[in-house]
Amino acid sequence: MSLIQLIDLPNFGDQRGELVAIESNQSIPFEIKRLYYIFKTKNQSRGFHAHINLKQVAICLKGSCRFVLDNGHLKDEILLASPTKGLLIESLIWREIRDFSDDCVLLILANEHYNENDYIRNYQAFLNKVST
Ligand code: T46
Repeated sequence: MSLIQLIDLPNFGDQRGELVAIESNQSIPFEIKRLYYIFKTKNQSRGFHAHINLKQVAICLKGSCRFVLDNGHLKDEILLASPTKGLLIESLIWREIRDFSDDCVLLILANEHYNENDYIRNYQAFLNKVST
């Protein structure tokens, strides 16, 4: 079993260039309520938390970065480096994002509005949660 679930985003590219279209409940398996993007990271690692309910899809629009996913039992990692691939991150997955290229622009689609109460930011608390 792998924690890496990659979505092939529909690409309508032609001789004029690439065009990727993203729609809720189609290629993205949830209603998109929020998006945010991360850039100019100066290669500082981020994440180090899990979400209780939130589901997200991460798309590296430019450059590359590495996601390390952990469900408390196994860990997998992937280098995201394509604007046509979305990484689906289910709830109760600890994530660490590292190895950002200088030009990395990381777009995240989320199925809920921002809610700090949905975060588990302590790794031991995360392990306790997934073992119950
Ligand atoms: C995740 C990874 C991939 C908001 O106010 N609204 C928002 O929608 C978000 C995402 C963040 N914030 C605030 C909360 C913090 O004060 O922005 C600040 C930085 O957030 P955080 O330290 O959580 O950033 P990352 O990069 O560690 O994590 C973020 C998301 O929070 C998280 O859900 O999965 O990106």
